[in-house]
Amino acid sequence: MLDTDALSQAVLEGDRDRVEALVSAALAAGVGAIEILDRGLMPGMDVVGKRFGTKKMYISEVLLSARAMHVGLGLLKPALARETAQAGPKPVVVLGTVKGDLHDIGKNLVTMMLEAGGFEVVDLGTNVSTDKFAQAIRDHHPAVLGLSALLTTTMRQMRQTLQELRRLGVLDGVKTVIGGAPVTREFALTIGADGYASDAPGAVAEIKRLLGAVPP
Ligand code: B1M
Repeated sequence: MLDTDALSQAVLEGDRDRVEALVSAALAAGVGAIEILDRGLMPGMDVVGKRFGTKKMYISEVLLSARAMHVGLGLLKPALARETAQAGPKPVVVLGTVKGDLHDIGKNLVTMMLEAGGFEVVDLGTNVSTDKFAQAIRDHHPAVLGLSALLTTTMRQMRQTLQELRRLGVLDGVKTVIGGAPVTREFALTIGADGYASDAPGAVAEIKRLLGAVPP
């Protein structure tokens, strides 16, 4: 059984132990990982975002919530993979949060959903420089490059990153997808990205569409 309110509240309070206990209990009771994510963890983080935005929460408190969220996501990872497992060769996605940006919860979720959706993900972490993206593309020959940004300032960095990678000639044959709370499809078009998604399941669908795995 899933106590959605208690789980959201535990994320809000940054109570890692309670998040661990509630997610473990829900999984043990057979509740699906996606349901736990959508109805328990994410609503808690939504409230965190609203309170942070209206200065009703300090950064230190937000960090505690972020860590509690990480604990929950870690517990869900194997179940998510099982729920959406598929066989066959795995296309590679190189993914990272752009330079200047330290937000990684959403990107980690995208990584998890992509892995669960049958992709191999090279997750470069946060604050990723253009050079690091370029090197990863040369090393791993991905089908897709994914960029994440949560700040309006680092959205601009997405444009610079893509421009520089094109100048270096490493994006030939690589599809590009961007996302993150302030990013829109219109913005993606203006910076010449091939795709955009507003959430993690959307990122999986968009990448499959770009690779021709599903009709547009
Ligand atoms: Co930050 N922060 N933060 N923060 N933070 C926001 C983004 C903000 C909107 C809060 C607010 O004011 N309401 C605001 C940005 C304002 C703006 O630019 N317009 C903000 C700010 C201002 C800042 C600082 C500047 C604060 C300061 O220092 N004064 C600072 C910047 C640090 C930096 O990056 N250089 C900062 C710091 C932090 C913490 C470190 C405290 C912490 C991050 C911890 C961590 O990530 N490890 C933090 C947090 C937690 C948030 C909020 C509260 C929550 C973000 C989050 O994790 N959401 C956030 C408010 C909010 O978003 N409501 C906020 C949950 C997550 C699952 O959603 O990340 O949107 P999200 O990811 C989604 C989609 O966006 C999408 O899919 C994900 C899953 O569904 N997606 C993709 C993401 N990447 C994708 C890539 C894709 C496709 C989809 O394709 C490749």
